[in-house]
Amino acid sequence: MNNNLSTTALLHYAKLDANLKTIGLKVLAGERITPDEGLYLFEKGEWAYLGYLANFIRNKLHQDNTYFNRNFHIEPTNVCVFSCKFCSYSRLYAHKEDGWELTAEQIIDRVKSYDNQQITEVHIVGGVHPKMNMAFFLDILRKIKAHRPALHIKGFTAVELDYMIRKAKLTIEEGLKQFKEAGLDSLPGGGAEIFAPETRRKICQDKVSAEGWLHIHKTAHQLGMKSNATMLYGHLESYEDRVDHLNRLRQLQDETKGFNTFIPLKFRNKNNDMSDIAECSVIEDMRVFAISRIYLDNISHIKAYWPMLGRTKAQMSLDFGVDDLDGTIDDSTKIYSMAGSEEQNPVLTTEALATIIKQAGRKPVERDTLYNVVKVYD
Ligand code: V47
Ligand code: SF4
Repeated sequence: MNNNLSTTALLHYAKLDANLKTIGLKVLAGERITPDEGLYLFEKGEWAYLGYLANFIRNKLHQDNTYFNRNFHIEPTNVCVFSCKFCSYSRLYAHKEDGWELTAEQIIDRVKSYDNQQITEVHIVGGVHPKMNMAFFLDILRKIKAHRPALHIKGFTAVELDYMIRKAKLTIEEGLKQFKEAGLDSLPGGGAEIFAPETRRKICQDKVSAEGWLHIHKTAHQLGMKSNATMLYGHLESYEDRVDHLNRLRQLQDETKGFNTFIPLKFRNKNNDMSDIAECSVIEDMRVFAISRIYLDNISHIKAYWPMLGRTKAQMSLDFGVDDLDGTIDDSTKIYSMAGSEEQNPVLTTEALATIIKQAGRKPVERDTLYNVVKVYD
């Protein structure tokens, strides 16, 4: 983009506020913004202005490229020992008649059911079942790798890993090494929720702490595994909490460079203990995507997870800093449909996803988990 033109547009947007102008000029110059500046953007940044800045960065990093992959999800169980207040999907072990538990054989059969499809990734994530322990999953990982060695296994949130590894009485490093040796390739970003302790205590008191989550991802990075990071927004968190969350991720990324992608996850309010909290507006969704893109100058990709956000808003997010739509051939995850997402049957063919991207004036690029290009769609 022509720099004079962008500066003129920026001055137009920011003419009423000197601080917004200063921050905008920093962003256009490729400089990092401070936590105070991040807070200011949350407090005062109007969505069109933020979108303009985020889109500038997105286009500089990725041009029109919009990534997705072909994957499928396996949710081994929704039985969970934890009781996060925002969760619509888990069933306590005591009430497990409402829940599901797949056997090892059912999980492997599900992997085999994709044998004839050009899929690059399986995403395994679920509740924290007290009896599905490390040995159970190590065996499954080995069997998946023996059956289909090239399939990338992205699996287990830091919450699941923390529980299983502690129960096996191992250190995080020892436990993660065993997962890696058995075939785990990378970690998804779930379980981060919001790091700020007061708010975390209110929404998910009993699971891994912020420090524990960050330690697991740091250790995975040190062992050579990449991971993603998420932030659950639009519930009780303050703007300060959001900046604290983004800042902790940015600091860890400076150290390890192990995060591939950041995924803001919009809180959905159906069928959970926080249903009294109204869901935030689409304007707030776009502001969160844009500020995430602006703040996280060291994380390459910002993902909109369309099964949760809905495909129209995901399409819109491509002008607010997002360059990745996750993808999926068959997203049978229930965590969002049960929480009230408009995507009750989140299945899109590759062609349909490519069309959504093209309609937004962008270029669909099929990738693998590590962002190697598989196919560019013209
Ligand atoms: O940690 C649970 C979220 C996450 C609700 O790494 C909710 O590629 C909104 O992290 N409203 C798990 N969100 C899913 C996840 C994920 C999904 C897709 C891709 C990747 C990746 C990671 O789902 C949980 C929690 O933050 N969640 N309940 C809810 N009511
Ligand atoms: Fe369990 Fe995850 Fe739901 Fe929390 S969000 S209750 S850890 S399944």
